[in-house]
Amino acid sequence: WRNILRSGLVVAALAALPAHAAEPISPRFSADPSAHVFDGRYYVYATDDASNSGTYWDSTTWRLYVSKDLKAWKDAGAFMAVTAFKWARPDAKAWAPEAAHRNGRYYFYAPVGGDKIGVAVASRPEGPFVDAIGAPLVDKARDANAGAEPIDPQVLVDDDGQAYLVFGTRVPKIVKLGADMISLAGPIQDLTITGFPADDPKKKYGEAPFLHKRNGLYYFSFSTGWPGQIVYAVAKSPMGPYAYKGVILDYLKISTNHQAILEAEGRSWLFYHDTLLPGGGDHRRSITVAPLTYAPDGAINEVKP
Ligand code: FUB
Repeated sequence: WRNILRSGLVVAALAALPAHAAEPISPRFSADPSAHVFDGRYYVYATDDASNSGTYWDSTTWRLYVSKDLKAWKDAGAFMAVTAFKWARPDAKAWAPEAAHRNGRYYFYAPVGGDKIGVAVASRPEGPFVDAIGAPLVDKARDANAGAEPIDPQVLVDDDGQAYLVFGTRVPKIVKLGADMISLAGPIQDLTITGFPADDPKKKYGEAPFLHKRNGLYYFSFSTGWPGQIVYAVAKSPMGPYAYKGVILDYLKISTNHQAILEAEGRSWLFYHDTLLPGGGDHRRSITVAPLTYAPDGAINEVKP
């Protein structure tokens, strides 16, 4: 041992180990976390990779995980299916969902088939959710400027009560929601991001838009593409324009990257998906969580998984 230690091999090997390897919180394949605290419990709504073909993101259900402490997670199952929306094809793809709580009710925003976003409502966070309006909330075929792929919805309810819905691939979209949370209250607009580094053409908007607010500043995070980094930009107004700031999470060995940021009990958390479960891959993703911290000037420190 003394000789081995002297050679420095053990020290070098230990130094190469991560202090804490990422572990999945989802015991089944799941992706695209939408993380919330409702009534003192943590909820993660997710794309249900456990029921897809394994070769594409073709699941038609969404999955839910619940925790009291962010450590032990209960699989609450495939709690919602595209068939809850009568206007949807029963085989339509169920992708990255979002949930929100307001007016004593829970709202579930569901990208369906890659071209529509539905909204469902429930009296409890785990559902049952029912279609709130009997038609898509956003529809590529109906709505001007919905973009090529209205997917990945995410909602911020601002301090003044105004709610914003962001969504979309390649061009980020933003629209005000009505106070009822189930109607659009203005035109769908392109969200502008300025200041991408000129020396990195890969730094551009891809998908997974996420809007949060901290100390009066609006943070817009997103994936840069396929594969993508999670990066962010900031603005003084929710509608932007947003100024590029930096990387939150570097490329992972996976074709998609998708994050959610949650503030809870004075701490911030980054939820994202990776290939952590045995048999994992591009279409068999699993969700994990890491602490997210800020520099004194409000910049987000890069998360090292
Ligand atoms: O889960 C299907 C798609 O993969 C999501 O809509 C994207 O954000 C990417 O994670």
